[in-house]
Amino acid sequence: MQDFEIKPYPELWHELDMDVERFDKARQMLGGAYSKIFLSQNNRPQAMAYFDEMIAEIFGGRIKELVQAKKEGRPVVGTFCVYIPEEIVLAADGICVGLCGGSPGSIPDAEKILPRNICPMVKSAFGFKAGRICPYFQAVDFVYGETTCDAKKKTWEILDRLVPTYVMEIPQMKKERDRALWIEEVKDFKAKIEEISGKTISPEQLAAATKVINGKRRALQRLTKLRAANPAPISGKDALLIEQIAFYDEPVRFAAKVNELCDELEVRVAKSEGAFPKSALRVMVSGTPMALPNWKIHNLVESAGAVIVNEESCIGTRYFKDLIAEGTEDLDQQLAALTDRYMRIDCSCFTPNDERVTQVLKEYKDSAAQGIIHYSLQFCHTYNIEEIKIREACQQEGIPYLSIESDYSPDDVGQLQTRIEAFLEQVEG
Ligand code: BJ8
Repeated sequence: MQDFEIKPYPELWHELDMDVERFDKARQMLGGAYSKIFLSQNNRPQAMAYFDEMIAEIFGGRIKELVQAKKEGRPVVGTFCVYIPEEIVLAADGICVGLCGGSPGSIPDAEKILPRNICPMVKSAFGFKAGRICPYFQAVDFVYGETTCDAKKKTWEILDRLVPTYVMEIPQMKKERDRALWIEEVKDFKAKIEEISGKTISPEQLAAATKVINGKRRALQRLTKLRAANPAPISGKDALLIEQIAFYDEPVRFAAKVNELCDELEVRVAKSEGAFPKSALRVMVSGTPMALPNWKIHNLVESAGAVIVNEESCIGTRYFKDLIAEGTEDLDQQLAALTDRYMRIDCSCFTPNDERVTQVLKEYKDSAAQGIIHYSLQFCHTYNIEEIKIREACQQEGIPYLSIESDYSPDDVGQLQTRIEAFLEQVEG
């Protein structure tokens, strides 16, 4: 295994008013886990070197870019949901970073304030801010929440005490009147970004930003398509890592690096080279997002010899399957096209949300998977209940199916391992 370290930047962290001593311990632990989980894999594509470097620099290199952007007066915005239109932030020459929490380390900080029986992703994110143990949270000017699930929308009221928190209203249904509300909310979001940044967004700037984010989404679509090959040219762990990095890297550089990786994967596919042997069972994961560093399920599945070939999730295809129609420089038309694209996101916070069931079946077929693991974070009511419909659809289609509800603690790893191994045996038949 190569030597690997997540690089320390204590002075920068002091500047950001972090709990440096505590954070440094977390940095070392994360570096150790990364090394064990990622660098021990066989036959990784060479182009993964960039993403390894992104992790080595996760608490320094990219943070410096955010701090520099702030010095230049550019807005740096933290978000928690793929419904927040990052194109608008980019059009104001700003930076958008995802702040969803995927670590158990910050949960005790959150539980001093928030109820314990809510989603671990919300607690983890909130705890990062409460404990001052996330340089991204410390670097942003403000955060933009949204009214998706109850845990999130009520947490924003409390988070606002720690960092300026604005909220975008996302409707719960997709009727014509909801679309009208949504367009108004997109306009308000744009106005807020303009007010805070002191910049007016022109149609040309919005068109350019749309092109950039579409480019990032296209690169991720290309990666997803390549994973359909057998043998899979890249592990699910590496693909998930890239999908996680998509939320904090600079979008143009990121898209170029994903495309570089895809060039390498195309050669691998042509030569029938894989990260796993052709005989490895192919599994698709569907459900709630897996925020960095939540690698639990991927690690368990791939340690058992199967390969994950698709993530139907917001840190996955739900983030990049749809593009915004380009080609107009009329601001109203641009905002309408943007809204229409965001309305296609099939999050379980909507009712009804049957398009997600169709989408899961489509991705199962497209990825040439042989079984589905539905993954829901504990206390995520909408995904946990929608799981019923996904399960029924899989039963009807004869798709091997396993449902997992978990949190970030390592306590259930043994039990999950047993269930996953039994599931893989069942798929093998
Ligand atoms: S569009 S999935 S990113 S809301 S897992 S915090 S829903 S209790 S993350 Fe999400 Fe936007 Fe939907 Fe995607 Fe709540 Fe559920 Fe937790 Fe969730």
